[in-house]
Amino acid sequence: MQPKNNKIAALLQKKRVEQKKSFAVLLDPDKVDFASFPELLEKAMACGVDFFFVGGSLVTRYAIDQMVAAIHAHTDIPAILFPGNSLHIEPSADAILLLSLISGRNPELLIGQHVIAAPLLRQSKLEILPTGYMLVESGKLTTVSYISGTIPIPYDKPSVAACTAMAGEMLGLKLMYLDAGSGAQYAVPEAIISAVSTATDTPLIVGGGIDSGEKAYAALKAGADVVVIGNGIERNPLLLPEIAQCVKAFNQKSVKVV
Ligand code: 1GP
Repeated sequence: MQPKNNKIAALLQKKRVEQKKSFAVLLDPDKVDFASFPELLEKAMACGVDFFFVGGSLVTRYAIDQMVAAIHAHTDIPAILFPGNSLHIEPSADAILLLSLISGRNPELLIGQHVIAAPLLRQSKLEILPTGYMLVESGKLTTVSYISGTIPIPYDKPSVAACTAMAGEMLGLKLMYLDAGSGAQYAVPEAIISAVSTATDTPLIVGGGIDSGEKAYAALKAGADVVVIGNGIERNPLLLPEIAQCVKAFNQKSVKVV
């Protein structure tokens, strides 16, 4: 068995203990414009983006390898796979969010795809990040909910989210990801973020529908350790420095508090 490095998981755990927040940019292969991609990557570097998530629940353009190569050529930011299924595994990336969709009851996405992927993942050098993936109701049917065939956690049920995350942590999952879905009408409610953050010790990733500094700040304040922004940046390039600034401000503030 190849030894796997534990760099990203250890960094996230350390940052959680120190109350330091991170900024992840979601890069969807279907939406990336390769002509301007290097420019976006360099801008992300300059802004201090911590991670790139690469993928999505539905990918129609198989360009993940090209994207990872460009990320490595232009930045030293880790490229972390965010796969919709086992077809989205790209061994040249740095790590993979091995998502178990614990808010749903679709066995394929709880364990089925993982069984198919296991031998390939074992051979690869990818850091494996076992992640409890939880979809949260967001005002309209999202692609991820439709494609996964699962019902999201109701937006007004923080206790359901907390119990789901607790069970995931007890099963050994190392990260939790609350997702309202890409382009969600409403971001994950603060009460849900706070309930999950309080109920578990695992670093908490929150994304879906965060399209302003205020929404990012609210998610961080409620207990998110990592905020993920995808769609918003595609629509408004100024959002990248805005969110980066918001995460920086939050981290500076937590230094003063300590
Ligand atoms: C979706 O959490 C990500 O899975 C990011 O969502 O594209 O809405 O920012 P957005």
